[in-house]
Amino acid sequence: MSSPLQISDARLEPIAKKVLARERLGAEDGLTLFQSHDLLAIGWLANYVREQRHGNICYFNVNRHINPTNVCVAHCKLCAFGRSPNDPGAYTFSLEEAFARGAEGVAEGATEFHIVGGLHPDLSFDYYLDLIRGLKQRFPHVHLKAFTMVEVHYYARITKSSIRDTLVKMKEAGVDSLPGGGAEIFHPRVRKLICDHKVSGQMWLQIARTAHELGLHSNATMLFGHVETLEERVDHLLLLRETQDKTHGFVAFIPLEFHPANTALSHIPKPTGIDALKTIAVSRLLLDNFDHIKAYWIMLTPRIAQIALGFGANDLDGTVVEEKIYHDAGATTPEHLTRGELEVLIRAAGRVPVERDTLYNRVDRSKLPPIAPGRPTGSTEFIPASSLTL
Ligand code: V47
Repeated sequence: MSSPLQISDARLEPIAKKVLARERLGAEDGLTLFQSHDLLAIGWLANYVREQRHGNICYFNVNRHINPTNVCVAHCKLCAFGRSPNDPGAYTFSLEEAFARGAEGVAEGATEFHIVGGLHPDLSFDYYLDLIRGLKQRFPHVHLKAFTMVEVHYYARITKSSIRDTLVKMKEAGVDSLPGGGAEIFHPRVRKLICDHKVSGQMWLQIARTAHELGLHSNATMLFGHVETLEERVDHLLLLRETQDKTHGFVAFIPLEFHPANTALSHIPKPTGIDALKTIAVSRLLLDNFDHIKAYWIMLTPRIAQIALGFGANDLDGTVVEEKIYHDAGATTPEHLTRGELEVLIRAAGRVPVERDTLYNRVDRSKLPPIAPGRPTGSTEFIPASSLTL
Protein backbone atom coordinates (compact mmCIF):
# COMPACT_ATOMS: atom_id res chain seq x y z
CA MET A 1 0.00 0.00 0.00
CA SER A 2 1.66 3.19 -1.09
CA SER A 3 -0.85 5.75 0.21
CA PRO A 4 -3.66 5.73 2.78
CA LEU A 5 -7.21 5.16 1.59
CA GLN A 6 -9.22 8.33 1.17
CA ILE A 7 -12.94 7.93 0.70
CA SER A 8 -15.11 10.80 -0.45
CA ASP A 9 -18.28 8.74 -1.03
CA ALA A 10 -19.50 7.66 2.43
CA ARG A 11 -21.41 4.72 0.93
CA LEU A 12 -18.06 3.07 0.28
CA GLU A 13 -17.05 3.04 3.99
CA PRO A 14 -18.72 -0.30 4.90
CA ILE A 15 -17.46 -1.86 1.66
CA ALA A 16 -13.91 -0.76 2.38
CA LYS A 17 -14.15 -2.31 5.85
CA LYS A 18 -15.22 -5.61 4.32
CA VAL A 19 -12.43 -5.54 1.72
CA LEU A 20 -9.77 -4.82 4.34
CA ALA A 21 -11.19 -7.61 6.54
CA ARG A 22 -11.21 -9.98 3.52
CA GLU A 23 -14.98 -10.43 3.77
CA ARG A 24 -16.91 -11.34 0.66
CA LEU A 25 -18.89 -8.53 -0.99
CA GLY A 26 -22.54 -9.00 -1.95
CA ALA A 27 -24.73 -7.85 -4.86
CA GLU A 28 -25.67 -4.61 -3.08
CA ASP A 29 -22.00 -3.80 -2.53
CA GLY A 30 -21.28 -4.45 -6.20
CA LEU A 31 -24.08 -2.11 -7.27
CA THR A 32 -22.93 0.62 -4.87
CA LEU A 33 -19.41 0.37 -6.27
CA PHE A 34 -20.62 0.68 -9.86
CA GLN A 35 -22.89 3.63 -8.93
CA SER A 36 -20.21 5.51 -7.03
CA HIS A 37 -18.13 8.23 -8.67
CA ASP A 38 -15.33 7.80 -6.15
CA LEU A 39 -13.12 6.09 -8.70
CA LEU A 40 -9.90 6.63 -6.79
CA ALA A 41 -11.20 4.97 -3.62
CA ILE A 42 -12.58 2.04 -5.64
CA GLY A 43 -9.28 1.78 -7.49
CA TRP A 44 -7.30 1.94 -4.24
CA LEU A 45 -9.30 -0.96 -2.82
CA ALA A 46 -8.92 -3.03 -5.98
CA ASN A 47 -5.21 -2.28 -6.07
CA TYR A 48 -4.92 -3.30 -2.41
CA VAL A 49 -6.43 -6.72 -3.20
CA ARG A 50 -4.30 -7.03 -6.32
CA GLU A 51 -1.08 -6.26 -4.47
CA GLN A 52 -1.97 -8.69 -1.67
CA ARG A 53 -2.24 -11.44 -4.29
CA HIS A 54 0.43 -10.53 -6.79
CA GLY A 55 2.67 -7.91 -5.22
CA ASN A 56 4.21 -5.81 -7.93
CA ILE A 57 4.16 -8.38 -10.71
CA CYS A 58 2.34 -7.85 -13.97
CA TYR A 59 2.06 -10.81 -16.31
CA PHE A 60 2.03 -10.86 -20.10
CA ASN A 61 2.40 -13.62 -22.66
CA VAL A 62 3.63 -14.06 -26.20
CA ASN A 63 0.67 -15.35 -28.15
CA ARG A 64 -0.93 -15.38 -31.54
CA HIS A 65 -4.59 -15.22 -32.45
CA ILE A 66 -5.77 -17.62 -35.15
CA ASN A 67 -9.34 -17.00 -36.33
CA PRO A 68 -9.95 -19.86 -38.81
CA THR A 69 -13.14 -18.34 -40.28
CA ASN A 70 -15.29 -15.25 -39.93
CA VAL A 71 -18.30 -16.95 -41.53
CA CYS A 72 -20.95 -17.17 -38.84
CA VAL A 73 -24.62 -18.10 -38.68
CA ALA A 74 -25.23 -16.34 -35.37
CA HIS A 75 -25.43 -12.73 -36.68
CA CYS A 76 -25.03 -11.21 -33.22
CA LYS A 77 -25.87 -7.52 -33.15
CA LEU A 78 -22.80 -6.85 -31.01
CA CYS A 79 -20.38 -8.27 -33.55
CA ALA A 80 -18.58 -6.70 -36.53
CA PHE A 81 -16.48 -9.78 -37.28
CA GLY A 82 -19.04 -12.35 -38.52
CA ARG A 83 -20.01 -12.58 -42.20
CA SER A 84 -22.49 -14.56 -44.26
CA PRO A 85 -20.76 -17.03 -46.63
CA ASN A 86 -21.08 -14.80 -49.73
CA ASP A 87 -20.43 -11.46 -48.07
CA PRO A 88 -17.41 -9.43 -49.20
CA GLY A 89 -14.57 -10.12 -46.80
CA ALA A 90 -15.84 -13.57 -45.79
CA TYR A 91 -12.92 -15.99 -45.41
CA THR A 92 -12.12 -19.51 -44.24
CA PHE A 93 -8.55 -20.71 -43.83
CA SER A 94 -7.49 -23.98 -45.33
CA LEU A 95 -5.75 -26.12 -42.71
CA GLU A 96 -2.43 -25.34 -44.39
CA GLU A 97 -3.10 -21.59 -44.12
CA ALA A 98 -3.86 -21.98 -40.41
CA PHE A 99 -0.70 -24.04 -39.87
CA ALA A 100 1.33 -21.35 -41.67
CA ARG A 101 0.00 -18.79 -39.20
CA GLY A 102 0.97 -21.16 -36.40
CA ALA A 103 4.50 -21.39 -37.82
CA GLU A 104 4.74 -17.58 -37.93
CA GLY A 105 3.60 -17.47 -34.31
CA VAL A 106 6.25 -19.98 -33.26
CA ALA A 107 8.94 -18.01 -35.09
CA GLU A 108 7.82 -15.02 -33.04
CA GLY A 109 8.17 -16.98 -29.80
CA ALA A 110 4.46 -17.66 -29.15
CA THR A 111 3.71 -20.01 -26.27
CA GLU A 112 -0.06 -19.85 -26.92
CA PHE A 113 -2.39 -19.91 -29.87
CA HIS A 114 -5.73 -18.26 -29.11
CA ILE A 115 -8.12 -19.92 -31.57
CA VAL A 116 -11.71 -18.75 -32.06
CA GLY A 117 -13.90 -18.40 -35.11
CA GLY A 118 -17.41 -17.99 -36.45
CA LEU A 119 -20.12 -20.67 -36.44
CA HIS A 120 -19.64 -21.78 -40.04
CA PRO A 121 -22.70 -23.46 -41.63
CA ASP A 122 -20.68 -25.94 -43.75
CA LEU A 123 -17.44 -26.73 -41.91
CA SER A 124 -17.53 -30.06 -40.10
CA PHE A 125 -16.37 -30.63 -36.52
CA ASP A 126 -13.58 -32.73 -38.08
CA TYR A 127 -12.11 -29.59 -39.66
CA TYR A 128 -11.65 -28.10 -36.19
CA LEU A 129 -10.29 -31.36 -34.74
CA ASP A 130 -7.85 -31.67 -37.66
CA LEU A 131 -6.80 -28.06 -37.09
CA ILE A 132 -6.03 -28.79 -33.44
CA ARG A 133 -4.30 -32.12 -34.15
CA GLY A 134 -2.21 -30.53 -36.89
CA LEU A 135 -1.13 -27.61 -34.72
CA LYS A 136 -0.33 -29.89 -31.78
CA GLN A 137 1.68 -32.25 -33.94
CA ARG A 138 3.70 -29.42 -35.51
CA PHE A 139 4.13 -27.26 -32.39
CA PRO A 140 3.81 -29.53 -29.33
CA HIS A 141 5.18 -26.91 -26.91
CA VAL A 142 2.47 -24.36 -27.75
CA HIS A 143 -0.61 -24.20 -25.52
CA LEU A 144 -3.81 -24.38 -27.57
CA LYS A 145 -6.47 -22.16 -25.99
CA ALA A 146 -9.25 -22.93 -28.39
CA PHE A 147 -13.00 -22.53 -28.96
CA THR A 148 -15.42 -20.64 -26.75
CA MET A 149 -18.40 -22.23 -24.99
CA VAL A 150 -20.49 -20.90 -27.89
CA GLU A 151 -18.45 -22.85 -30.43
CA VAL A 152 -18.51 -25.98 -28.24
CA HIS A 153 -22.30 -25.77 -28.12
CA TYR A 154 -22.46 -25.39 -31.91
CA TYR A 155 -20.17 -28.39 -32.54
CA ALA A 156 -22.29 -30.50 -30.17
CA ARG A 157 -25.39 -29.44 -32.11
CA ILE A 158 -24.02 -30.16 -35.60
CA THR A 159 -22.65 -33.55 -34.53
CA LYS A 160 -25.75 -34.38 -32.46
CA SER A 161 -23.46 -35.18 -29.51
CA SER A 162 -23.47 -34.19 -25.88
CA ILE A 163 -21.44 -31.24 -24.63
CA ARG A 164 -19.30 -33.63 -22.61
CA ASP A 165 -18.47 -35.87 -25.60
CA THR A 166 -17.66 -32.82 -27.70
CA LEU A 167 -15.27 -31.50 -25.08
CA VAL A 168 -13.68 -34.94 -24.66
CA LYS A 169 -13.01 -35.07 -28.42
CA MET A 170 -11.51 -31.58 -28.35
CA LYS A 171 -9.29 -32.52 -25.43
CA GLU A 172 -8.16 -35.75 -27.11
CA ALA A 173 -7.29 -33.79 -30.26
CA GLY A 174 -5.03 -31.45 -28.24
CA VAL A 175 -7.08 -28.54 -26.89
CA ASP A 176 -5.40 -27.46 -23.65
CA SER A 177 -7.87 -24.88 -22.37
CA LEU A 178 -10.76 -22.69 -23.51
CA PRO A 179 -10.83 -18.92 -23.98
CA GLY A 180 -13.43 -16.85 -22.15
CA GLY A 181 -15.39 -15.35 -25.05
CA GLY A 182 -19.09 -15.48 -25.79
CA ALA A 183 -20.16 -14.83 -22.20
CA GLU A 184 -21.29 -11.26 -23.03
CA ILE A 185 -23.83 -10.52 -20.24
CA PHE A 186 -25.60 -13.61 -18.96
CA HIS A 187 -29.00 -12.00 -18.33
CA PRO A 188 -31.60 -13.15 -20.91
CA ARG A 189 -32.97 -9.62 -21.40
CA VAL A 190 -29.58 -8.47 -22.64
CA ARG A 191 -28.83 -11.55 -24.74
CA LYS A 192 -32.13 -11.06 -26.54
CA LEU A 193 -31.02 -7.58 -27.55
CA ILE A 194 -27.37 -8.15 -28.48
CA CYS A 195 -26.96 -11.83 -29.39
CA ASP A 196 -30.36 -13.48 -29.60
CA HIS A 197 -29.17 -16.65 -31.37
CA LYS A 198 -26.29 -17.36 -29.03
CA VAL A 199 -26.35 -19.94 -26.22
CA SER A 200 -28.08 -18.80 -23.05
CA GLY A 201 -26.04 -17.58 -20.12
CA GLN A 202 -27.03 -20.68 -18.16
CA MET A 203 -25.79 -22.91 -20.98
CA TRP A 204 -22.50 -20.97 -21.22
CA LEU A 205 -21.95 -21.57 -17.51
CA GLN A 206 -22.94 -25.24 -17.78
CA ILE A 207 -20.43 -25.81 -20.60
CA ALA A 208 -17.73 -24.08 -18.54
CA ARG A 209 -18.56 -26.36 -15.58
CA THR A 210 -18.36 -29.45 -17.78
CA ALA A 211 -15.03 -28.35 -19.27
CA HIS A 212 -13.64 -27.75 -15.79
CA GLU A 213 -14.85 -31.20 -14.64
CA LEU A 214 -12.92 -32.71 -17.53
CA GLY A 215 -9.76 -30.91 -16.45
CA LEU A 216 -9.92 -28.23 -19.12
CA HIS A 217 -9.39 -24.80 -17.59
CA SER A 218 -11.03 -21.78 -19.16
CA ASN A 219 -11.17 -18.03 -18.95
CA ALA A 220 -14.28 -15.92 -18.52
CA THR A 221 -15.27 -12.55 -19.99
CA MET A 222 -17.94 -9.89 -19.61
CA LEU A 223 -18.83 -7.57 -22.48
CA PHE A 224 -19.81 -4.24 -20.93
CA GLY A 225 -20.96 -0.83 -22.05
CA HIS A 226 -23.90 -1.53 -24.38
CA VAL A 227 -27.52 -2.11 -23.26
CA GLU A 228 -26.90 -3.76 -19.91
CA THR A 229 -27.83 -2.26 -16.55
CA LEU A 230 -25.38 -2.08 -13.67
CA GLU A 231 -27.50 -4.71 -11.87
CA GLU A 232 -27.00 -7.03 -14.85
CA ARG A 233 -23.23 -6.54 -14.67
CA VAL A 234 -23.26 -7.45 -10.97
CA ASP A 235 -25.46 -10.47 -11.68
CA HIS A 236 -22.99 -11.62 -14.36
CA LEU A 237 -20.00 -11.30 -12.03
CA LEU A 238 -21.74 -13.13 -9.19
CA LEU A 239 -22.78 -16.01 -11.47
CA LEU A 240 -19.13 -16.39 -12.44
CA ARG A 241 -18.06 -16.27 -8.80
CA GLU A 242 -20.64 -18.93 -7.88
CA THR A 243 -19.39 -21.21 -10.65
CA GLN A 244 -15.78 -20.65 -9.65
CA ASP A 245 -16.62 -21.60 -6.04
CA LYS A 246 -17.76 -24.97 -7.40
CA THR A 247 -15.11 -25.73 -10.01
CA HIS A 248 -12.04 -23.50 -9.46
CA GLY A 249 -11.57 -23.95 -13.21
CA PHE A 250 -11.47 -20.30 -14.35
CA VAL A 251 -7.96 -19.02 -14.81
CA ALA A 252 -8.51 -15.36 -15.66
CA PHE A 253 -11.34 -12.88 -16.02
CA ILE A 254 -11.30 -10.36 -18.88
CA PRO A 255 -13.72 -7.43 -18.87
CA LEU A 256 -14.28 -6.52 -22.53
CA GLU A 257 -15.31 -3.01 -23.46
CA PHE A 258 -17.93 -2.82 -26.20
CA HIS A 259 -16.76 -1.36 -29.53
CA PRO A 260 -19.88 -0.30 -31.46
CA ALA A 261 -18.41 0.67 -34.87
CA ASN A 262 -19.59 -1.46 -37.83
CA THR A 263 -22.06 -3.39 -35.65
CA ALA A 264 -25.87 -3.25 -35.66
CA LEU A 265 -25.50 -1.31 -32.39
CA SER A 266 -23.31 1.42 -33.86
CA HIS A 267 -25.63 4.11 -32.42
CA ILE A 268 -24.49 3.23 -28.87
CA PRO A 269 -21.65 5.43 -27.62
CA LYS A 270 -18.39 3.73 -26.62
CA PRO A 271 -17.89 3.23 -22.90
CA THR A 272 -15.68 5.85 -21.27
CA GLY A 273 -12.22 5.30 -19.81
CA ILE A 274 -13.67 5.87 -16.34
CA ASP A 275 -16.24 3.10 -16.90
CA ALA A 276 -13.51 0.73 -18.09
CA LEU A 277 -11.30 1.39 -15.06
CA LYS A 278 -14.22 1.11 -12.65
CA THR A 279 -15.37 -2.15 -14.23
CA ILE A 280 -11.91 -3.63 -13.88
CA ALA A 281 -11.71 -2.52 -10.24
CA VAL A 282 -15.18 -3.79 -9.33
CA SER A 283 -14.41 -7.11 -11.06
CA ARG A 284 -11.30 -7.50 -8.89
CA LEU A 285 -13.35 -6.74 -5.75
CA LEU A 286 -16.35 -8.98 -6.50
CA LEU A 287 -14.41 -11.87 -8.05
CA ASP A 288 -12.52 -12.73 -4.89
CA ASN A 289 -11.94 -16.29 -6.13
CA PHE A 290 -10.33 -15.33 -9.45
CA ASP A 291 -6.55 -14.99 -9.33
CA HIS A 292 -6.07 -13.03 -12.52
CA ILE A 293 -7.84 -10.00 -13.99
CA LYS A 294 -6.66 -9.05 -17.45
CA ALA A 295 -6.51 -5.55 -18.85
CA TYR A 296 -6.80 -6.54 -22.51
CA TRP A 297 -4.83 -3.72 -24.13
CA ILE A 298 -6.31 -4.35 -27.58
CA MET A 299 -9.74 -3.21 -26.45
CA LEU A 300 -8.76 -0.77 -23.71
CA THR A 301 -5.89 0.89 -25.61
CA PRO A 302 -2.39 0.40 -24.21
CA ARG A 303 -2.69 3.69 -22.28
CA ILE A 304 -5.84 2.76 -20.32
CA ALA A 305 -4.60 -0.83 -19.90
CA GLN A 306 -1.45 0.55 -18.30
CA ILE A 307 -3.48 2.64 -15.83
CA ALA A 308 -5.65 -0.43 -15.13
CA LEU A 309 -2.54 -2.06 -13.61
CA GLY A 310 -3.17 0.27 -10.64
CA PHE A 311 -6.92 -0.49 -10.59
CA GLY A 312 -6.93 -4.24 -9.95
CA ALA A 313 -5.55 -5.78 -13.15
CA ASN A 314 -2.41 -7.93 -12.96
CA ASP A 315 -2.07 -8.98 -16.61
CA LEU A 316 -1.90 -7.18 -19.96
CA ASP A 317 -2.66 -10.27 -22.09
CA GLY A 318 -0.24 -10.82 -24.94
CA THR A 319 1.53 -9.71 -28.07
CA VAL A 320 -1.63 -10.96 -29.90
CA VAL A 321 -0.79 -10.35 -33.63
CA GLU A 322 -3.54 -10.19 -36.25
CA GLU A 323 -6.47 -9.28 -34.02
CA LYS A 324 -9.67 -9.22 -36.05
CA ILE A 325 -12.69 -9.10 -33.73
CA TYR A 326 -12.00 -5.64 -32.28
CA HIS A 327 -10.39 -4.20 -35.38
CA ASP A 328 -13.45 -5.07 -37.47
CA ALA A 329 -15.39 -3.15 -34.80
CA GLY A 330 -13.32 -0.03 -35.30
CA ALA A 331 -10.50 -0.48 -32.78
CA THR A 332 -7.66 1.89 -33.58
CA THR A 333 -5.10 0.16 -31.35
CA PRO A 334 -2.16 -1.63 -33.03
CA GLU A 335 -2.73 -5.27 -34.04
CA HIS A 336 0.27 -6.38 -32.06
CA LEU A 337 2.74 -5.17 -29.46
CA THR A 338 6.25 -6.50 -29.15
CA ARG A 339 7.52 -8.05 -25.94
CA GLY A 340 9.70 -4.98 -25.55
CA GLU A 341 6.71 -2.65 -25.85
CA LEU A 342 4.69 -4.66 -23.32
CA GLU A 343 7.61 -4.57 -20.91
CA VAL A 344 7.95 -0.79 -21.29
CA LEU A 345 4.25 -0.28 -20.58
CA ILE A 346 4.46 -2.46 -17.49
CA ARG A 347 7.66 -0.93 -16.11
CA ALA A 348 6.36 2.60 -16.69
CA ALA A 349 3.36 1.66 -14.51
CA GLY A 350 5.78 0.76 -11.72
CA ARG A 351 5.25 -2.98 -12.10
CA VAL A 352 7.63 -5.84 -12.79
CA PRO A 353 6.95 -7.64 -16.10
CA VAL A 354 6.83 -11.43 -15.95
CA GLU A 355 6.34 -13.52 -19.07
CA ARG A 356 3.83 -16.29 -18.35
CA ASP A 357 2.30 -19.19 -20.20
CA THR A 358 -1.47 -19.58 -20.51
CA LEU A 359 -1.79 -21.13 -17.05
CA TYR A 360 0.42 -18.48 -15.43
CA ASN A 361 3.60 -20.53 -15.07
CA ARG A 362 6.68 -18.38 -15.59
CA VAL A 363 8.20 -18.92 -19.02
CA ASP A 364 11.79 -20.09 -19.16
CA ARG A 365 12.92 -18.99 -22.63
CA SER A 366 16.04 -21.19 -22.43
CA LYS A 367 13.77 -24.25 -22.69
CA LEU A 368 11.94 -22.99 -25.80
CA PRO A 369 12.83 -22.88 -29.47
CA PRO A 370 14.79 -19.68 -30.24
CA ILE A 371 12.91 -16.69 -31.58
CA ALA A 372 13.69 -16.12 -35.25
CA PRO A 373 15.82 -13.03 -35.84
CA GLY A 374 13.96 -10.02 -37.19
CA ARG A 375 10.60 -10.96 -35.65
CA PRO A 376 9.37 -7.81 -33.94
CA THR A 377 7.02 -9.48 -31.43
CA GLY A 378 9.88 -11.56 -30.15
CA SER A 379 12.10 -8.56 -29.55
CA THR A 380 13.19 -8.03 -25.97
CA GLU A 381 15.08 -4.95 -26.93
CA PHE A 382 14.48 -1.99 -24.63
CA ILE A 383 12.35 0.65 -26.31
CA PRO A 384 12.25 4.06 -24.65
CA ALA A 385 8.66 4.88 -23.66
CA SER A 386 8.97 8.25 -25.37
CA SER A 387 9.40 6.54 -28.75
CA LEU A 388 6.16 4.55 -28.53
CA THR A 389 3.33 5.78 -30.70
CA LEU A 390 0.39 4.18 -28.93
O1 V47 B 1 -16.82 -13.19 -27.34
C1 V47 B 1 -17.25 -9.28 -30.14
C2 V47 B 1 -16.35 -9.75 -27.83
C3 V47 B 1 -15.08 -11.57 -27.55
C4 V47 B 1 -17.27 -7.15 -30.10
O2 V47 B 1 -9.85 -15.83 -22.98
C5 V47 B 1 -16.74 -7.63 -28.94
O3 V47 B 1 -7.85 -15.00 -22.84
C6 V47 B 1 -16.43 -5.51 -28.21
O4 V47 B 1 -13.20 -13.39 -25.71
N1 V47 B 1 -16.95 -4.97 -29.31
C7 V47 B 1 -13.84 -12.26 -28.09
N2 V47 B 1 -16.33 -6.82 -27.99
C8 V47 B 1 -12.59 -11.83 -27.35
C9 V47 B 1 -12.35 -12.68 -26.14
C10 V47 B 1 -11.03 -12.67 -25.48
C11 V47 B 1 -10.13 -11.64 -25.70
C12 V47 B 1 -8.89 -11.69 -25.08
C13 V47 B 1 -8.52 -12.76 -24.29
C14 V47 B 1 -9.42 -13.78 -24.08
C15 V47 B 1 -9.03 -14.94 -23.25
C16 V47 B 1 -10.69 -13.75 -24.66
O5 V47 B 1 -15.05 -10.26 -28.01
C17 V47 B 1 -16.41 -12.07 -27.98
C18 V47 B 1 -17.28 -10.91 -27.61
O6 V47 B 1 -17.61 -10.92 -26.26
N3 V47 B 1 -16.75 -8.93 -28.98
N4 V47 B 1 -17.56 -8.18 -30.87
C19 V47 B 1 -17.38 -5.75 -30.29
N5 V47 B 1 -17.95 -5.21 -31.36
